[in-house]
Amino acid sequence: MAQQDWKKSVVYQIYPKSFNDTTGNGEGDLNGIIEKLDYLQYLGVDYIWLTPIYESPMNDNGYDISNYFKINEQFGTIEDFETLVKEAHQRDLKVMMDIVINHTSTEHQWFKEAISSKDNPYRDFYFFRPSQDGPPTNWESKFGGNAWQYDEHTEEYYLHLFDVTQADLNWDNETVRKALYDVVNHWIDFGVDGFRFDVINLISKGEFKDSPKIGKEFYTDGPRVHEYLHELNRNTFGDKDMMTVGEMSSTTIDNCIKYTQPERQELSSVFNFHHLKVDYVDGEKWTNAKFDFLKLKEILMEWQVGINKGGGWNAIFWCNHDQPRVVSRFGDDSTEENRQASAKMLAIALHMLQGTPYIYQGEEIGMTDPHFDSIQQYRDVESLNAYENLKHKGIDEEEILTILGQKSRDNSRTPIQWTSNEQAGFTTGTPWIDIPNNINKINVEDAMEDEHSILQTYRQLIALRHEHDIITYGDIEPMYMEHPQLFIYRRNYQNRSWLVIANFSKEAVKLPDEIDTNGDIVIQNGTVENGEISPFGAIVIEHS
Ligand code: TEU
Repeated sequence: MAQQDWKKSVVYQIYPKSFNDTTGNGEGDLNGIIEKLDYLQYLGVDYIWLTPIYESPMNDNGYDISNYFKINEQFGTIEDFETLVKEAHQRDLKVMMDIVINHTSTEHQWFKEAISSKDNPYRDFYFFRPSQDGPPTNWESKFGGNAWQYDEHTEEYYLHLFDVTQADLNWDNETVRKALYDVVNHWIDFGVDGFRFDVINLISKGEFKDSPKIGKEFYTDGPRVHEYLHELNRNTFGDKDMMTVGEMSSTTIDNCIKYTQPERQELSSVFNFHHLKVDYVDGEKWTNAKFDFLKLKEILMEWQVGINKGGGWNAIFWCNHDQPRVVSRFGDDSTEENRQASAKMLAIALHMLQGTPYIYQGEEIGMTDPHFDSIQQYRDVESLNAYENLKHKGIDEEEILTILGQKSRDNSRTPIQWTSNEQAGFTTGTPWIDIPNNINKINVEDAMEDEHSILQTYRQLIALRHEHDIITYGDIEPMYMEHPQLFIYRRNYQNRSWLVIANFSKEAVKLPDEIDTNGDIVIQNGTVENGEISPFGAIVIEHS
């Protein structure tokens, strides 16, 4: 593949803590990633994205950075990271870093200075506000509770949209922006090839006022966000051969077009999460509900068509370290047959869409949620807070565990299942979080040997994308949007047309009469016979 053509790339997301442990301390490390680069080359991806590896107290697993220039000792040394980048490049793999510049850890030197006195020059790096007989506004933290924390020493509140140890940075202060550009430039000089910018559409805070939406309308896609992103682009990666992706919290199509239209010089692509809220009740994550299939299709297609028309670019994904495993969520992991079929179907349905696909570690072998049954098994700060909040609301323990089992971020954070050996070949010690008890059936070693494995479907999809421009550049045409089980769309490019059919149900489904299944099969999962597609079947057919 011509590497300049970043739009044809596939990215593999690595959550280092759960990837591969070479020291036996139960947590993954950089040397563990180096050991597995051959595997990633075998998979065929173009980029690897590492979630934060910087110095951090790890209250939010690295999204709370205390020093942007240092590597977290738990993961290794700067020399290890240098080796990783070099070894990756030797295998034609590019490396993307995760940059968290909406907030820092309260352990960061800037914050320590800021709370030392009201006159300290670093005070204005953050948002401090006096009490209004309590918190300055009713804004809520995304991890629960009010978003303002009182600092006893200087007797004011500081803003934290996430954990209380993640203080929001004040981007309106030019000195802050410059300091952050230095961070990005430092890693460009180091030799990385791209960046994922964490919650980057929250950096411009508007007014600080109470609001029924608990603040969201003031800081989501805030008033100066496009100006700041353009400035970031111009001062750092803009003229370099780099791929960037912005993680956007509750954004809009119009804003995402602006973030990614090349002429605006902001970012290459965006993650949005609207399609992953189709199992929320009234917008509330901590609820127990089946997903709404029609809504899922509607949102995916609205974004596909909208972004394509506007000349922007999507990142496409089912999974990441904040989301449950897709096979347990939109597929079916209750039997081995259904797990295999639904994981492949979901892969095909997603990888035929327009945008840059992301594969989250373990997704390529169909890893499932761990189905934890005790609160002791959970580790994530957000889940632990949610547990307390739900208890406080009087919800009973069993129901809370069902909800966590469905929504917790820990669902995707269990270690990669490399082998069927003890601790899944992830560590020789005790893993920091329990490993699901399905390693006998689900592991990389077996998947590499089985020519019909989910892993082979992913390899095939990646290869297809590199080979056929229609996947990258073709227009998208939604079809049968009201169909209750089938996700059907067409891709059109030059004189080619591909029809994609994916059956999201565990029953065989009759295809609509007008569907023409004659043509060359590009990829197939299950069967299409007598006008019926098999349970969780998927097929892509070329019509010329
Ligand atoms: O996540 C931002 C975000 O808004 C979510 O996906 C978040 O996990 C979800 O709203 C919780 O319900 C990013 C990171 O991906 C996440 O791991 C961090 O915790 C968060 O930012 C703060 O840095």
